[in-house]
Amino acid sequence: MNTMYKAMTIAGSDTSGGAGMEADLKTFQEMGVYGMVALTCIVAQRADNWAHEIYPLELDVIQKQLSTILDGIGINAMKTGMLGSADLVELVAKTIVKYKLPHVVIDPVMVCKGIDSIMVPDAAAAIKKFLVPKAEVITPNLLEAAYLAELPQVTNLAEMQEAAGRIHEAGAKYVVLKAGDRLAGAEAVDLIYDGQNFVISKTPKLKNCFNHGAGCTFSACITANLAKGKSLHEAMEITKDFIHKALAGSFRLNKFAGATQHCAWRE
Ligand code: PXL
Repeated sequence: MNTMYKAMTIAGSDTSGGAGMEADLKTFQEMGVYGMVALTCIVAQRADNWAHEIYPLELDVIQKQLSTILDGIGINAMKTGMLGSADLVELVAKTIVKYKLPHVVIDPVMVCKGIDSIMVPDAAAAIKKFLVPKAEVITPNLLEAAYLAELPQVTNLAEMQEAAGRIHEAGAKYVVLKAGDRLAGAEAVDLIYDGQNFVISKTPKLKNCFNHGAGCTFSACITANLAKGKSLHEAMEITKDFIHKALAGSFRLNKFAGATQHCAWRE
């Protein structure tokens, strides 16, 4: 009989297909991991101006999905995406404890492309309080890292290291900080901090690419590889390659947006 590694994402649906649970499932699939979703909300984009409209699901419907996956099947790793309310963040934290979930990857989604302020302040505060301490791996972008570390901003490597230190102190085992294209200069910088050492990696920034969905894809790829039993450092090497190719192969969806290409790494 085949065994299959299984991963769960607790995330929203990005109807446009590049981010959210769509990115997570596509990435799990590319990594050969069986993906399951507890859907938290539906994000629809207005066709005329691409404004994002968010439709949350009821908490009891999310709970039912969690029960299907966790009571009914079982997982090797999980990640979170857009949670959107403090109540749901608390439910996720309780679920991690109740089922003693393995390999918990927290992508503390607080902002979306183009929106640079914290979308739901109560939910962000709850992530800091309840989910940071339960994270084996946390993957904030620079805005989310500044919020979690209580820093006014994170705009260079020294501030990234300071933020990672503070987030580790708040209880996350591994802090993976991804600057993407947000730092000035020609390099994309990311770092891993485990409480003792920083592993810093720098790659030339890709020009003319669409990075919608890159954050979700990045944390989903780490999650899938942890599900397969890889160490975080092994998972990161695979993820950096996967993301680089997904960005290099990114493509335009319409006049408003483009998406990362999840199958680009096959070539
Ligand atoms: O990239 C953040 C994100 C996460 N989850 C969902 C989204 C987005 C951004 O659009 O729609 C569902």
